[in-house]
Amino acid sequence: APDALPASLSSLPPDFVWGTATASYQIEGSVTAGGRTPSIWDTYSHTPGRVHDGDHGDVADDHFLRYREDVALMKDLGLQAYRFSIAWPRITPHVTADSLGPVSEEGLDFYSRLLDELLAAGITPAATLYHWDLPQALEDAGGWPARATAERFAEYAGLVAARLGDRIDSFITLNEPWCSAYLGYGSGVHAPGRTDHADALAAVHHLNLAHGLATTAIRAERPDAQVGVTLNLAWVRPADADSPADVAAAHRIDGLQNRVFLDPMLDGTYPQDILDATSSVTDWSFVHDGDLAAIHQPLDFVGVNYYSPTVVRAYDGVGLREEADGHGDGAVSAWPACEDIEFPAQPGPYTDMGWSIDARGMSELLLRMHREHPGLDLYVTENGSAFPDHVQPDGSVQDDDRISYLRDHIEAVAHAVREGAPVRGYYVWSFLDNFEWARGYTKRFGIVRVNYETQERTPKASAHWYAGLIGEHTAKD
Ligand code: GBH
Repeated sequence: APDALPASLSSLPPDFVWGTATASYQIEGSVTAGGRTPSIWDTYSHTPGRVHDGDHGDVADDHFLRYREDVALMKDLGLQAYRFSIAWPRITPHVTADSLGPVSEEGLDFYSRLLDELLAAGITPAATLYHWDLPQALEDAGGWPARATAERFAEYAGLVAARLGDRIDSFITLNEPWCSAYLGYGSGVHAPGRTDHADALAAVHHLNLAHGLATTAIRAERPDAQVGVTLNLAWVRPADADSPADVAAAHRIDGLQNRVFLDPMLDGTYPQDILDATSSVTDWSFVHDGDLAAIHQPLDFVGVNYYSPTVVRAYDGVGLREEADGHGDGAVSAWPACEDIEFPAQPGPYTDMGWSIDARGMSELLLRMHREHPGLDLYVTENGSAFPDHVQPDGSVQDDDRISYLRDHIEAVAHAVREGAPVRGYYVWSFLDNFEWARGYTKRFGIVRVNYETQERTPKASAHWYAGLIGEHTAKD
């Protein structure tokens, strides 16, 4: 039955943290309040043809004005932690490539009030400094392929730590730099919508650099804070484990999605096989002396986001080359130097995003991190699923498919913990239905339903289930 709690919950430590996650552009709305200037997602979503149905974040979940009600709901449900992101264009709306510009006190004040509200409710905040809403002015000056973006990001991170850090014990520098680089500058299905693989790889490096410089800047202000990064690591498998070509293809995708971030951040190196494989795309001359040392900072944790598995196959040039997310139809690939690789369709069941469901990837990724970086704390900073809501005549919302998904993935986390992985907490994506990037409002990831006409919030069956799980686990302490 989908309402059963995971049997193995007891393997999780008593101080295991249960939370939910959101991101600024996906929920806040109020895009001009307090002098906020446009981010690349404002520009992108207002460009015809980019986002499904022309949806944008102008209002979104109106969380900027309803944060008190939202935190009260978190408290009612017994949620222990909340991962949110800070919108850079609210904090320094007039940043340029050369300088951060004046600080917006009104922008800071919103997050200050949110933090106060969370702490008063007994909810532990985890703040992500960048969840994709780059100030448009920095994009106009070159965006992530430009070095100045990383330098300004570090200054912004230090500023947030100085001004809000007294109430933030846990900082996440970047959310999923893979998406920022490859979807923003490779395939162009995310803002800013550019399609140049050399730019995508320059963005990879400057995101890594931004992470390292920001970590240093945060620590200078808040030596006791926990600092980490959130990566969408891929559980990559070859379509045919006996095919050397498929195995090599899987290794290259692992390098481009996982190792190109993990290696510099945790070991201070770039993977040589990836430098070699991409040499026809870029000479990597944007990597300056000293950059790898700047990127390689001691971290308190790595946040892992996991949704679905990745299967890759060597492409023989015959037939249509399949790519994940349905971009095999002649659109630009997200992946540099991978014209000889394809992503075959995977078996169901699928979520409403069309993503294959396989909870095994969750344990595999956590155990891999444990194996390769022993002693490094881990969090699941996002896991969840989009499914259509079934609103009942009495107004309640049934989402058994989401409950099953969450139960199986939490079970997989507990399995990894039993095998020794130091996983400290788990955040459901997402607290609320929200602006699902290029898919707009049609895809609902929330455990709380949002009625976009009235802004009414209704906890779905999954929210009540999750609340019960948290209660059960806490009662064991
Ligand atoms: C996260 O991105 C984001 O952090 C969050 O803002 C977002 O709302 C949430 O997930 C849901 O999308 O085509 O089957 O191979 C996750 C982005 C999801 C991108 C998996 C690559 C490949 C799926 N990634 N996707 S598949």
